[in-house]
Amino acid sequence: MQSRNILRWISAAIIALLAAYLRMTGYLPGSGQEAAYEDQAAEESEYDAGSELHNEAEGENDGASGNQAPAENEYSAVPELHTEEEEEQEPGSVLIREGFCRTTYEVFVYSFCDSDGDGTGDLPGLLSKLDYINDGDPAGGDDLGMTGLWLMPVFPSDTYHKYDVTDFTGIDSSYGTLEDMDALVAACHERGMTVILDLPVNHTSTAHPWFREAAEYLRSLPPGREAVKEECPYVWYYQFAREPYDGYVPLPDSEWYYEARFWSEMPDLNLTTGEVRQELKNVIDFWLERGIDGFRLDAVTSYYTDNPEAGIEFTRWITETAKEKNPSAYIVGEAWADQSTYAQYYRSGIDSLFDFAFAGREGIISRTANRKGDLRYYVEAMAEEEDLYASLNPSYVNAPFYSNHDMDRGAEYYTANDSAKVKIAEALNLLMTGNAFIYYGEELGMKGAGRDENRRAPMYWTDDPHAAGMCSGPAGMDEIRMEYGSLEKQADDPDSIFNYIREAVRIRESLPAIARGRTVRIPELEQDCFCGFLRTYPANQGAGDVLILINTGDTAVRRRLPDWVAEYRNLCAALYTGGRNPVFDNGEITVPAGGILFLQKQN
Ligand SMILES: [Ca+2]
Ligand SMILES: [Ca+2]
Ligand SMILES: [Ca+2]
Repeated sequence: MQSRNILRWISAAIIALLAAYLRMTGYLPGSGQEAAYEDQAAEESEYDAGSELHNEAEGENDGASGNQAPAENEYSAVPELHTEEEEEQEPGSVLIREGFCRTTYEVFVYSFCDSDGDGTGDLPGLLSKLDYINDGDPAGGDDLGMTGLWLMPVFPSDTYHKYDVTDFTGIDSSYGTLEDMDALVAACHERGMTVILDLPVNHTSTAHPWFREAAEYLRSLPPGREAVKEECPYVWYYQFAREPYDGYVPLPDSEWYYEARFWSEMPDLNLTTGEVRQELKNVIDFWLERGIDGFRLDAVTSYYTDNPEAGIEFTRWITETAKEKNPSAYIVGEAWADQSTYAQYYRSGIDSLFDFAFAGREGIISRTANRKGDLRYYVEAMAEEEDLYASLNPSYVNAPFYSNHDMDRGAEYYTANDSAKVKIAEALNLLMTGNAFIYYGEELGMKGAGRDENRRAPMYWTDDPHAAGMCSGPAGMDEIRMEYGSLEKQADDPDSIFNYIREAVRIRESLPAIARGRTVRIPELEQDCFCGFLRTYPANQGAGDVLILINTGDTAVRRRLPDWVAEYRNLCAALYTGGRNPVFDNGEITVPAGGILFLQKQN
């Protein structure tokens, strides 16, 4: 009796293991167990076909998804990720490869510059404006001086935002051709800029040939007949099931359902299937061979819903696949979650993760600029996250940003139309370590909130919407009333937001410790609207260390520097929103209201 039970148990275990293996290798479609998912649809409302699921009431999701944060101990088994090369690096130093971008400009090609008058931005249009982003002269010019470019998806797609791809190795015809992309990449490289492409591989479009073939095959099956992989491997590219599991939608005219977390027209790929990984490896190799410098990974927390470990494994697979092809390929991931969750993705070995804790309307940057949180917290949060990220990936490169295409624009975060706050907020972004991102138009204080379309409005080159190059913007976009002038108006105004941000970029590029160093707190210099901290740069034996003093208040602040930083008396750069009169007097320094000073040791 007992031995029969044991036999039964053993055979059940063997069957379960076999089934798990077959699912893993793609021979069985997703089971019920895999489908016990929480609905986290509409994490990004571009996936919601024009409705407004990701509205303000849901928050900007910077920390709002704390309910998905796994318990700490799930991460206790930290795998060995460090290579020998990494072990040799200066402990705790933040590294950016020599010559690698420190500032990256996020461009929505659709809304940037139109070359042929059809109202839709395109790659030749972007190329024609490249001198605006970086003119190739690092020492001068009236350009913004960005050293990297992130293009939101450029692959063929049926939607304006193109996050649902129908062909991962083409260029959407409204944007141009592969040759246009080659020309853009070549021009960027000539200017010392890198180009990364948005890679949305959590899902495809339902119009992708893979999905079409799978759907057609399943519809052709007689009732009750199981799918056979030899007849249609594409069924295993997605998550089809006969049950309406959570996160699944019905396949019309069939008895099947498929996983579609964001939108019914965005079927989730089955990223465990070997054939899917091979297809994606081909895509990665294709673009790297064409000279693309890396990828921005879309929606990494959705790779495997409610299974962060599997998501981290797949993130590692993408990162390693890209670096196998090109060891200096750069990968930055969008893990839109609370910090304790997204930080864990650094265990994948990915270069960068967007630093959501600091971004958006309720992020640390806007709260600090808005004086809802004091500067002490900004500095403390930087110092703490540097330790956290370095503990998970010693060669991590932070990816701070202030707003992006899924968020209300940064200039919307302030009740009063206060250009000083817009400026200081961008400075707080550009003062962080790593590769800092600016969303196109942010440098002009462009507005746009609510619907996603409003957040992706035409680049504000000029007030004349019919001027050459101007885009018409996404259909459904509301009329957006700009508070601050167009580029044309701001370019020659030394006090404009644009010229302030240009200067902040220039300072960031000229003082490597800002992007590459470590934050060292100076508790004596931390109060509500004033702070000082050091950015130390061990790779430079201290020669490049910078003392940064920030005054976000309405009045000048006069302070004595503590003895251990008293040598920092050489004012090498400054950003002002008002008075421009820092004063050294008797060992004390006066920082004007709204001023940021950069001080180095005197030689
Ligand atoms: Ca066009
Ligand atoms: Ca320049
Ligand atoms: Ca998924």
